[in-house]
Amino acid sequence: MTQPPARLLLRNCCLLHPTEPPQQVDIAIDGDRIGAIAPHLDEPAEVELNVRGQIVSPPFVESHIHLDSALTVGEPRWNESGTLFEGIDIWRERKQTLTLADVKERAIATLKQQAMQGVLFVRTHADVSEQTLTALQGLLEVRDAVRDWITVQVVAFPQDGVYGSPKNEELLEEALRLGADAVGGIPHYELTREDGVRSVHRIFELAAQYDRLIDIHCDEIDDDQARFLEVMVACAIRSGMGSRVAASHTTAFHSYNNAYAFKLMGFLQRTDINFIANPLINITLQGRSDTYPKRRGVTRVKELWQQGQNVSLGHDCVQDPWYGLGTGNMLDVASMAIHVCQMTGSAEMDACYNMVTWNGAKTLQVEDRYGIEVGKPANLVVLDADSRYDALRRRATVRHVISQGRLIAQTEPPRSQWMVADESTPALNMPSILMQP
Ligand code: 17E
Ligand code: FE2
Repeated sequence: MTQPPARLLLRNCCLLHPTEPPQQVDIAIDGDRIGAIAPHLDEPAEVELNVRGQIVSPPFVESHIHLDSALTVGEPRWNESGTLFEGIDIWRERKQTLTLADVKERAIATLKQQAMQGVLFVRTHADVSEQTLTALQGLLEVRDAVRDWITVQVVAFPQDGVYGSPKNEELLEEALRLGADAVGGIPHYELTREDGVRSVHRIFELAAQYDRLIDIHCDEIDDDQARFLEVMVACAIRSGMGSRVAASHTTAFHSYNNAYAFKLMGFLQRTDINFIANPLINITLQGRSDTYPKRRGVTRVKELWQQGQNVSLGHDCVQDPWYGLGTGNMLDVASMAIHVCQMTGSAEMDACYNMVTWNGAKTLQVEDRYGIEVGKPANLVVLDADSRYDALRRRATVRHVISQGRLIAQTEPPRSQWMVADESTPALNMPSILMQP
């Protein structure tokens, strides 16, 4: 890779802050680090970029994606029922044909697509119930190959269950020996409730033994009796590992009766586990066994956020057996959360933006390397927007992506032209729309 310039100066930035109002500043990047931030910087720079008051944000964080299955939609067939379970069956067929090259090519193509849209931190699951561990090995190689421009964490994820077939428990442990960053699980898909409980205990044990993070696909079902989150919470309280633990999906939380949900919310206050919701995918996967009314099946994001739990958001899938759509854009994810979780208040929208940035960094435990502060690695994005709200509403283009001091991608926003000949026709009475389609 090319060396970053000795000094890069970003002028007229609207610098976002997680909780305070934005600041108008210049930002100097020295090598791969943030060198200075001040209302006006005079020192000369090798390269200057006037960002003209647009927002400058730390990069997007993808807290939950499956890069091993990305870009396989339709292979060997389309998911016609749209359910999680048909998706698992299709993937079980597709994973028989995995090769290292296949996994790596699709993962890197997806990561580039993400990085061009401002994502510089990614947590991916790798299916380790695939008996050759090709998905895992491919993603571990990718993690190392891309580390100059994007940070990737790999979760060892037993898609078919830790106890779903005899070798799976051993494969999960082997994945940790090979270097997976986190241990995963899928308790609601174990053959019995007892197996589900046992799998959560085993995951906590392995995480402690190998000193790894935990990220469990937990209660991703509309069954109000799927109650493995309480087992995770109990293990987190007893082990004190909460901040290193993430509960992904937890869609059954949507369906719990309120008496139980409120009790659980109380227990949650005794631990700092992280929640990861995947609204794009769960709004399509869940509710499939309902007629009407049809449940939304996304976890209680608003209530968890109101209670001060750390919630981040994931895209989950890009064109795979569970979701045929998507480009990896985290503003799409935040926008879906705003709609599905009814977080349309002004502070609520800002919170949804934070769920794809700062909160994700907390979930991934990369806060020491994340954020636009003097001395930290220079990872940031410039958006074609003047606020979080503006960025979310228009799914603003990410104009510039700077990773470790290097400009790695830039995109021109689309510009529309009004082509009607009659000049007296009032085009649109909102000039900003003409300027910013
Ligand atoms: N596997 C799973 O168990 N749940 C999901 N949402 C996806 C894969 C995408
Ligand atoms: Fe997932």
